[in-house]
Amino acid sequence: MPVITGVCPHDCPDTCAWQVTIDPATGRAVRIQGHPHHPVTRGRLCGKVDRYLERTYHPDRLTTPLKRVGPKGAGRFQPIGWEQAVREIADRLGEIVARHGPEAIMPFSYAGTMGLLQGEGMASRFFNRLGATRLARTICSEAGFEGFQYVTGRVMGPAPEDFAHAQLILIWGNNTLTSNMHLWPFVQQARKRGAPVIVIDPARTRTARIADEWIPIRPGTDGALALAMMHVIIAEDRVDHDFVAQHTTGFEALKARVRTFTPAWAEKMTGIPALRIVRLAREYAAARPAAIRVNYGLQRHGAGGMAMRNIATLPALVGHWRHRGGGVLLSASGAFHLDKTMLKRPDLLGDRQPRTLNMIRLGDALSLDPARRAQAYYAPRPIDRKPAAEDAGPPVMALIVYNSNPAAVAPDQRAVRAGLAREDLLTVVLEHFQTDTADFADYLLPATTQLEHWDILKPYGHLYLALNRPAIPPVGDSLPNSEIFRRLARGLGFRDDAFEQDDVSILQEFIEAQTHPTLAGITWERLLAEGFARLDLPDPFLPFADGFPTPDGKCQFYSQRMADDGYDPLPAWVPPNWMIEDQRLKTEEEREVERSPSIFNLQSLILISPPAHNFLNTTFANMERFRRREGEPTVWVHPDDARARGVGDGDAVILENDRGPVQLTARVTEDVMPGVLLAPTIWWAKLSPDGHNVNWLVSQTETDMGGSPTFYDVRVRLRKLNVSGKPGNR
Ligand SMILES: Nc1nc2c(c(=O)[nH]1)N[C@H]1C(S)=C(S)[C@@H](COP(=O)(O)OP(=O)(O)OC[C@H]3O[C@@H](n4cnc5c(=O)[nH]c(N)nc54)[C@H](O)[C@@H]3O)O[C@H]1N2
Ligand SMILES: Nc1nc2c(c(=O)[nH]1)N[C@H]1C(S)=C(S)[C@@H](COP(=O)(O)OP(=O)(O)OC[C@H]3O[C@@H](n4cnc5c(=O)[nH]c(N)nc54)[C@H](O)[C@@H]3O)O[C@H]1N2
Ligand code: SF4
Ligand SMILES: [Mo]
Repeated sequence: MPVITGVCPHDCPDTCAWQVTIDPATGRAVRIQGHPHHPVTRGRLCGKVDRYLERTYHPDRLTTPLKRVGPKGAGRFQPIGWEQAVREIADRLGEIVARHGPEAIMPFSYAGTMGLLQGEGMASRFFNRLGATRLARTICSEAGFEGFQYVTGRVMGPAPEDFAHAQLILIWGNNTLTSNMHLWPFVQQARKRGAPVIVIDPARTRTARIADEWIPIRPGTDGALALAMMHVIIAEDRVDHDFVAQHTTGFEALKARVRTFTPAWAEKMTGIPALRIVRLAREYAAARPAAIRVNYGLQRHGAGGMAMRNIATLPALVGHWRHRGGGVLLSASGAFHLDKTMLKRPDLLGDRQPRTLNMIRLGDALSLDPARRAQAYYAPRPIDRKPAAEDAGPPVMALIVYNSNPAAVAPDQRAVRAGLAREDLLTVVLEHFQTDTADFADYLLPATTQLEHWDILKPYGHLYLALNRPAIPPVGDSLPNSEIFRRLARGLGFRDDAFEQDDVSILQEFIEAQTHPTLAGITWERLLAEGFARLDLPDPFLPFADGFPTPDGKCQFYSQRMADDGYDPLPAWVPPNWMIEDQRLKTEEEREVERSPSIFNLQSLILISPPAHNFLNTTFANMERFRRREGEPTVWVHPDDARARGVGDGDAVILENDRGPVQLTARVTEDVMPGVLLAPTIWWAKLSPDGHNVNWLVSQTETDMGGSPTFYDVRVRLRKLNVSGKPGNR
C-alpha cells in the first residue's frame, strides 16, 4: 500500500513527521504513524494526532460552503456552491472597500496550521493586495520572545537532542509531557546519566509528578527567582569570568543591580524558601552544563517579558552556552533564516501602510466606539503610543477568520462576542468544523486538513524543516486555504500573477529563493525525496558559544535597545498584575465583608489555564473521544482554598470577576499551590456547562512586552454553585 510522508501542522514545538498509508482500492487513508527516521519524532505521534484520520473523516467535518440563514451567532446555515459563495463575499468586500476603505477589512488568524503556505502564505498575498488592516499575531508568544531576544539577539537554544548531554535540567513553566512530549526521551537520557530534573511550576503537572523535584512557584514571579539566582551566583563568585569578559556587556551594572535581590526577598515574592533558592543557584552554576526548558506558560503574565529577560540572562553568567546541551531553549525558530518575501509578497501593498491591530484586543477592534478601537492598536513598547480616538480609522466591517477560533481562544469573550454579533459585520470563517467562531459566520467555508494539501513547516522546537504532501483528495468540496484566497482574489478582480501560481510551484520557488547558508543543502528535490531536512548547522549546535547576534556581538546584561524602547535596560523586578491589584482588592473586599459579614469567603484567587493534555488549544476538543478523556471543564483547587469556601471535590463551582461568570467542576487537590486555581483548557464554550469557557474571565490587558495576553494573570472569586443550580449564593 502506498505510504505518503507528511508533517503535523499543529501549534506544537515537536512538528512531527508522519507516514500515512493509503488503501489503493478506496483511496482512503487507513493508517497514520510517526516517521521512524525523524530524529525527534522517532516513530511516535502524540495521542491526539494518532487519531488524525478520525478527525479528517469525522462526520461533523464541513464539506460544503455554507451561508447563514438564522440570526447572527445561532449557527444556522444552508449549503451554497463555491461559485455563489465567492461571488457574494467578493461583492460585499468590494462594497466595504468602496464605502469605508480597505482597512475596514480585518484578517484574524493564528496557528491552526503552522504551514507556511496554508498559514500566512497566500492569505498575506491576498490581504496585502487588498490593503486590509494588518493583524499583530500576539496571542501566544510575543512577550517572552521579546524578552529573550533583547538579551541574545535571536531566539534560539540547544537542540532537543542535546538535552541528553545536560547535567541538570530545569523545566521552567512547561508541562513537557503534554505540550512538548518529544523532548522527554532526551530528558530521560540525561537522567540516566545522573542529571536531576527539576520542574518549576505553580502546579504539580504530570511532568512535575515524574520529575525528581517539583518547586512550586507563585504565578508571574519567575523574574524574581531568576534575579535571586543571579544574586547568589555573583555574591558567591560562581561566575564564568572568562565567558563574561569575552561575550557579555554590562556585568558591573548587573552586579550592582542584583545586590538587593536576595533569596530572602525572593522568597516573599515567589513562595520558594530562601534556602532552596540558594541551593538551586549553586546547583545551576555547578552543572556543566544545565539545560533550561522554558516555555510560554510563565510569560502569560503582566510582566512576562521581563521574567523571560531575566531567565535568558542566566546561562551567560555561568558560561553554559559553551557546552553541548547548555543554555535556555524557549524556541528554536531563530535558527531558521527563512526569507518569506516571495511567499507573502509585501510588494503588493505598494506604498500603502495600513494600520496594525492587536489580535488579543479583538473585542475592542470590533467595537463601533472609536475610543475602544484606538485601544486595539498594536503599540507594544512603552515608547509606542495608541492613537487618539479620532485617528482610529474606519470601523471593522468585515472579519475574515482562518486557522483560529477567537470565540473561544481570545481574551474577554463578552467583548469578542458582542463584536461578532454585530449585524452589520460581514464575517467569513474558513474552518474544518463548526466551532464557536463558525457559529457567528455569514459565510462558512470548508477547508482541507493537512492530509489533503501541500505545505512546508518550520518547527519551533527543533531544527528540521519539513514538507507535507497531500495523502488523499479533499474531503467533500473542501479547499485549501490557499485556493480559497486565490478564488476570493479573482472574485475581487485581482489579476496579479501572485494569484495564478499553484501551491506546488509556490513552495518550490520559495525553497529555491532561500539564500542563507544554513538552508543551502535543503533543495526541493531533497524535501520531495526525504520529507524533512536538518538545517546545515554544526552538530552539536552551540548557538551562542562564540558570541551573540546583537549589535555589539555580546549578551546584553545591559541592553541599550531596551533603554531605547522605554524599558529598564537591566534585569528588573516587575510584579505581575495580580500582585499590583492585591492591595486594592484586599481593601475593597474587606469593606464588602464588613457590609455583609455572613458572606462566604470573597478573597480572590489567581487563575491559570494551561493546555489540557488531550486538546490542542480548541482543536480536538469537539471530538467525543478526547472530551471523554479530559472529563469535563475542571478547576484544580487547593484543599485550604476549597475548605474556606465550603467546596468539595466534584462540586460544581462558579468563577467570577468583573467579566465572568464561568461554571466548572472542582477538583480538590494538593497538586496546585494554595491561592492558585488551575483550569486545563481550551474547551469549546458551546460544549461547556454554562456556554462559557475560562476566557470569559480574562481581560484584554497587555503584557509589558510584545502586546501579548495575560491569560494566567487573572483574579477570580470562587464559590460553590448553589443547589438550585443557579449561579449565586448571596
Ligand atoms: N497537548 C497540548 N499540547 C500543546 C498545546 C495544547 O493546547 N495541548 N498548545 C500548544 C501551544 S499553542 C503552545 S503555545 C505550547 C504551550 O506550551 P507551554 O506554555 O509550555 O504550556 P504548558 O506545557 O502547559 O506549560 C505551561 C506551564 O506553565 C505553568 N505556569 C503557568 N503560569 C506560570 C508561571 O507564572 N510560572 C511558572 N514557572 N509556570 C507557570 C502551568 O502550570 C503549566 O504547567 O504548547 C503547545 N502544545
Ligand atoms: N485561557 C487560555 N486561552 C488561551 C491559551 C491558554 O493557555 N489559556 N493559549 C493561547 C495560545 S498559546 C494560543 S496559540 C491560542 C490558540 O488559538 P488558535 O490558533 O485559534 O487555536 P485553535 O483553538 O486550535 O484554533 C485553530 C483552528 O484552526 C482550524 N484549522 C486548522 N487547520 C486549518 C486549515 O488548514 N485551514 C483552516 N481554515 N482552518 C484550520 C482548526 O479547526 C481550529 O478550529 O489560544 C490562546 N488562548
Ligand atoms: S501535536 Fe505535537 S506531538 Fe502531536 S503529532 Fe503534532 S507535533 Fe507531534
Ligand atoms: Mo500557543
